Amino acid sequence: MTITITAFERSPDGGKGLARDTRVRWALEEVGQPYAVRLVSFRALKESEHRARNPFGQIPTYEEGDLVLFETGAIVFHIAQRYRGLLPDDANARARAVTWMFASLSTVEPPILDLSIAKVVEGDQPWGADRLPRVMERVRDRLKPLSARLGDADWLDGAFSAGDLMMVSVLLRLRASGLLDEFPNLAAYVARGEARPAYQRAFEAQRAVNTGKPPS
Ligand SMILES: N[C@@H](CCC(=O)N[C@@H](CS)C(=O)NCC(=O)O)C(=O)O
Repeated sequence: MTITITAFERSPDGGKGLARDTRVRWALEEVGQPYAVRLVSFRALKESEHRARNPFGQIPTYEEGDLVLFETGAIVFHIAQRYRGLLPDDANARARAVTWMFASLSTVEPPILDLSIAKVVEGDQPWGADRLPRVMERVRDRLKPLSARLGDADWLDGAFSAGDLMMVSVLLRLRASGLLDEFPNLAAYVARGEARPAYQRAFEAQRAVNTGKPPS
């Protein structure tokens, strides 16, 4: 059955891989499933045709036959459950991998998004400069225990899983802030994720859309 995802017609990051379709592409590449992409303009995102896929008018979405999903956590979880390669067979290890998926999205991602807002949206506000260090500290509060838990392991819980895919995707947004460099094991963890051939294919595919240059 054909899988179709949606992505920005033109991503605000110009193809740096920060738009969330990259996570879904990455998951599909890891499990070896081909997919089609429907590109959506910012205007079309908010129109009823797209809101039928995602009521919040956002990308990415996922269609497979009658099934229509939104929210990257739900989409990656669905892919990981349906196809082999992203979740361990052992039931407890599987539950722990899912725990890391939730941790990435509900515990680690919120302060990272707040940092993006503090820089991009609120940076020119009179109070922006005062707020920024506090927002950065809240990100560090998440990175410290994550770094301690990862230690010198390659991945968060044994073999690479959907939990790592989501955590690396969330951490990638921090690169420009320099915060990752304060935690060399997390910087290396993100680099390991990016070095995976499946990530490379996903990254190149989204870059090609946003730069008009074919994947290398
Ligand atoms: N929690 C959602 C967030 C989706 C999201 O923020 N998508 C962004 C692109 S990465 C978007 O569509 N932004 C345009 C908008 O909100 O108008 C998920 O994980 O899928």
